[in-house]
Amino acid sequence: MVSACDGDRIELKRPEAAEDLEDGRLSALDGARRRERMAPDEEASRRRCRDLHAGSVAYAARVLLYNSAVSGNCYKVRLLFAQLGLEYETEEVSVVERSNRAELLGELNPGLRVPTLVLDDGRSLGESNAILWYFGDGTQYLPEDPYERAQVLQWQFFEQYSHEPFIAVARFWKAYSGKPEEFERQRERLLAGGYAALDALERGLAEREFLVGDRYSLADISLYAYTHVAHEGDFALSGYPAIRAWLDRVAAQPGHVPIDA
Ligand SMILES: N[C@@H](CCC(=O)N[C@@H](CS)C(=O)NCC(=O)O)C(=O)O
Repeated sequence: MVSACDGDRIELKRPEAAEDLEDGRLSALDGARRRERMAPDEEASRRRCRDLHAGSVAYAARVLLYNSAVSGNCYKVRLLFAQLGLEYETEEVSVVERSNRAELLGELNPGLRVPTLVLDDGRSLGESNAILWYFGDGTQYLPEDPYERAQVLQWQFFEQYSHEPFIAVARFWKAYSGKPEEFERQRERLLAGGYAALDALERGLAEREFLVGDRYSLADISLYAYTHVAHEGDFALSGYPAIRAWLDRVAAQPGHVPIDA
């Protein structure tokens, strides 16, 4: 499978922080300040999760993200980091020119894909949704209720199996690969699969503001990433009113950053 990535530069990224942060920055080490912006129930959740995994978020003050600026999978991570106010560095990886992939990521991610993350203690983590869970657990972006947590996973597995393989891949071939003829060759299959995923998403959002419970969560981040740029893969969202309204709600969340920020 191929996905949408591009570029070869190295940059230092300091994300815009959530709007309620005094100095526009929040270190993950700064748990006290992080708790300040949580509602009381979120504070309890944060404490419980920190106890559970001994501050797993807390030591990741400065992490390195192997990133692609155009990748929706990488954007999921950048979006959550922006909303958490986490500082991090990025190393840009080309997914069109892939000859150095084993050399670059071989020790870090058996999948040899981006996003790949290196924590400040040297441990690494791959898979966009796994990274979201690692940093999102114990924050307001992941519910505490076991059923709702399972629903977040339900949407994230759906995204990886039924949504991203069509919508992200169509977008990649059409807009970023330099081989649009490959999009044309696969067009029928990719559009059929992508529209089936959009139909499912529309059903899931009927009479709901967000995918899980009544609030924005990691599930929304995961599904937003490629849905909001689906037009680049030739998908039209005109027949999906619930999706379009939800995209607007997600984009209006505090600390939101666009994919090209
Ligand atoms: N399941 C993975 C997919 C990762 C993925 O497909 N990454 C693409 C960029 S979006 C990639 O690294 N493509 C380049 C390559 O396969 O070498 C995730 O969610 O992180």
